[in-house]
This record gives sequence, C-alpha cells and structure tokens, in this order.
Amino acid sequence: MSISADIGVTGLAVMGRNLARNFARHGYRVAVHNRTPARTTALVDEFGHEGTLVAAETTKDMVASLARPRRLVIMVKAGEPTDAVIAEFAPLMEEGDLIIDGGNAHFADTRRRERELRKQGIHFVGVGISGGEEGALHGPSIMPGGSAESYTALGPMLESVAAKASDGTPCTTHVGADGAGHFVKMVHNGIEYADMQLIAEAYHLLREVAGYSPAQIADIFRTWNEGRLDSYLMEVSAEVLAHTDPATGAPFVDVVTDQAEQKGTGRWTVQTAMDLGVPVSGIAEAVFARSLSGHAGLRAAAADLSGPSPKPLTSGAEQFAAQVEQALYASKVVSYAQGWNMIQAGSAEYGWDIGLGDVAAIWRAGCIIRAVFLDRIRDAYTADPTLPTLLVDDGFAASIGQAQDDWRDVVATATRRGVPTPGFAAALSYYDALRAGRLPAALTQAQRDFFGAHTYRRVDREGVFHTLWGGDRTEVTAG
Ligand code: NBP
Repeated sequence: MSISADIGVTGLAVMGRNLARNFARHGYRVAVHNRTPARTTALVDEFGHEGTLVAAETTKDMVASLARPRRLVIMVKAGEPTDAVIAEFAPLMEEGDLIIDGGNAHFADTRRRERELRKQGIHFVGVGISGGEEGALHGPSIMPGGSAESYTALGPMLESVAAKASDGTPCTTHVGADGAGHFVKMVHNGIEYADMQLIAEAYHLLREVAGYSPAQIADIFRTWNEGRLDSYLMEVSAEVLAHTDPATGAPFVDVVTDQAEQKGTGRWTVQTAMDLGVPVSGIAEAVFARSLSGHAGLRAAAADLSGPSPKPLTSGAEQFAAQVEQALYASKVVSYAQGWNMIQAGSAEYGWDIGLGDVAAIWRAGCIIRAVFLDRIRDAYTADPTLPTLLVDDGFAASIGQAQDDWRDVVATATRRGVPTPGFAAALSYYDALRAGRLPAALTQAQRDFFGAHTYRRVDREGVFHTLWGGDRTEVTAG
C-alpha cells in the first residue's frame, strides 16, 4: 500500500462506517478494514468520493497503511469480538502506536486491555462514543480515556470530528486514564435511562390524570422544550407522541408493545454504583421499570389486583400539567446529581481525576442526553469543583426549592390515583433523605446489633458499642 493513512477504522457496520466517513469528510486519510471484506468495498464504492477512504483487505495491509504513530480504531461488537480483533492487530503494531476501542466496552475490560497492551508499549485508548449512527457521521460526543500522551496524538483528530456545542467547543476532552472514558459513557447511558423514564412518567400522568391525548402531550412537551427542559430526549418524545400509526390511524405510542428492552449499559451503571457504594436510585428505578415492563406474565397475573383505576381530572388539567413540569425538572436534577456523584466516586476510586464540569461540557451536543441544562451543571462544577452534590449548588437548590410543592403534589396525586411513578417518587425520597436531620438508619443499625452483634456508634460519645441483648442489656465497648 502506498498511502500513509492518518487513521484506520476496522469494523465497518453502521458505527464504524459512519465514523470512517466523518474522519474522511474532515480531510483525514482513512484506511478502512472489516473482517468480511465486502463491507469494506461497499463503503469505498459508495462513499469514496467524500474524502480519502482506502480499503485494506487484510490486517497486515491495514497496519502497513497507517502513518506512525499508528492510530487504529476498532468499531466491532463489544466483548469477545473486541478481544479477538485486538489479538489479531496487536502483534503487528509497535511501541508508541494507538489501539482505540470506540465500542461500548465495559470499563473494567478497558482497564484490563490497557494494562496488557501497555506492556507492549501500545497505548490502548477506550473511547466512549455517544450519538448513535447519526452522531458517528455528523459529530458525536466523544469520551476518550487512556494515557495523556495518547490524547496528544489523537485528541486533535477527535476534536475535529466531534459535535460542537453552541459556543463552538468540541464535545470531547481527555476524560482520564485507562477506562475513564468508557466509565463516563456508561454513566451517561445510566442517566439517559433515568431521563427517558422520567419523561415517560410525565407522559403517563398527563394522559391518565390530566386526560390529554398523545398529540396534545406532544404539544405540551414542545412547549417545555423551549424552556429549562430543552433536550434531545424531550424533542424525540414529542416527535413520537405526535406520530400517527399509518396502518391503523391510532396514535403510534398506542400500537407499540409496552415492554421496554435494554442492552445493558443501564444495568452496568447500577451494578457499578452498588460496588462503589453510590446511591443512584433514579437510574436504578429506570432500569427496574424497564425490567418490570418486560414481565408480561407477572403483570397479567397481577392485573386484577385491587386499587384505584386512573381517572382523568374533571378540571384543572392545565394547572396539573404545570405541576408535572416542575416534578419532571426536579426529578431530573436529582438523577443528574446522582450520576455526577457516581463519576466523582469512580474518579476517586480509580485515580482518574475527572473534570466534573468538563463532562457536562462534552455532553452538551452530539450525545443522547444533550440538553440546555448541562450548561448549568458545567457552571456549577466550574464554580466549585468539590461540590458534594449538584443539589446544594445555589442555582439548583433554589429551583428545586421553588419546584418542590408541585413535585410533592404530583407524587401524592399519582399515588392516590394509582399511577406508578417510580422515578419521580424515588427522586423525591432521595431529596428528602439527604435533607433529613436524622434517618431511621439508627434503628436499622440497632437491629443489626440485636441479631448479629454488628455493633453501633453513639451520638454522644466516641467508640464502638454492643448491647448484650440476650442478657441483661448492659452496653459494652466493642473492638
Ligand atoms: P455491531 O456491534 O453490530 O458489530 C458488527 C461489527 O463487528 C462488524 O463489523 C463485524 O464484522 C464485527 N465483528 C464481529 Br460481530 N465479530 C468479529 C470478530 N470476531 N472479528 C472481527 N470483527 C468482528 O456494530 P455497530 O452497531 O456498528 O457497533 C459497533 C460498536 O459501537 C459496538 O461496540 C456497539 O456497542 C457500539 N455502538 C455504539 C453506539 C452509540 O450510540 N455509541 C450505537 C451503536 C453501537 P463482520 O461484518 O465481518 O460481521
């Protein structure tokens, strides 16, 4: 091969093919390769005119075509296929080269791969990419991990193909070492689950309690989308709700089975949060809500359980809708606060030193949770990088303070009328638990001491204690 390509992409299904085109459209010379060569030829035949796309038939050709340090992007199915591709390419690469995994890898796999390839002097860069196939083509939000040195070699290229925020800033930055990029992408997806669940709950309330039709709710969402809830997911929801099923003439949302699926990144977020000891109840409720929806048999078995049947309000629908907007906003702030606390905890656990404001900045465009709101999160962490939670930022605290009466009314109304709102309710409970002067955890700890001699601390003096519950109930100093 005569060409010296700036970058190579192997794995040319929807994501890889669009990312390769994006690089080529930005003037980079891109070598392209796929296990099944037909995909490679098809890409070059169809889109070769967009820029320099050069087909490599074999892994050897691919490596030979890359300028040094070589930058090889892997865009294959996450898991074993990624390991298989690394095993094929790594022996052909040299010290200083970069292997970049743009797939949806678990951050623990990225940490392992980085460690192994570092022994060979290869920079392994796990990159979270959000925005789906359209994003890959027109500008995704890009979350690269790996070494700072690798970012020097790769960063400028990522900056040119990434989405640009409204102020023109590229939606990418060096997130942190080894698996930091994939970790942050995982939390992004967890927040995305929570956002989607909260919007779905708002829709459900507007339909069941306020009595609006899907088309009317689409209009309400469009109005909300002009304010503080302005986001891609709100826009998508309005589009879906306004759509009529061409086959039946029914609202499209009514012909879709009410069983949500998941690919696993939400579950990973919750599992990891458990390991890190971070309460991400909003994200967890969203994952559980999808899971519950899928249990068709269980739902059918329980369908006749007693309880209120949702009935539309006879008056005050508009006022209720305004309250739902407040509840949605406040619950959303809680979910984001939990997500950011998780990033903070992961960063501390793995020594990543992640810029919390930077994460908000690179999610402002290109990714699925892109929203106006992220500017405020960036500002909050820029003003105070050690903020214990977004909820205590002056701006967010004030807006939740103002929203909370309506938030409480909405959760109470939903509960009374039998409309499930696990996201809204969990967010409100989290908020109340954080601000509670005293939690019933005191009783929990005492129970633990009673049946398991797990000991307790006292509010009035230092030390660890145990009460002889089975004996005369005197207190002894433990440990
Ligand atoms: P897929 O996840 O569907 O994977 C298909 C690609 O993997 C094909 O190029 C296929 O080659 C290749 N492949 C497989 Br499968 N096993 C292989 C092996 N053992 N050796 C070599 N190649 C192998 O592609 P995608 O939907 O384009 O996604 C690519 C990555 O991006 C995935 O990790 C995915 O999770 C992630 N993704 C991200 C987003 C996002 O929004 N960020 C969206 C969608 C996907 P073949 O053509 O020879 O079968």
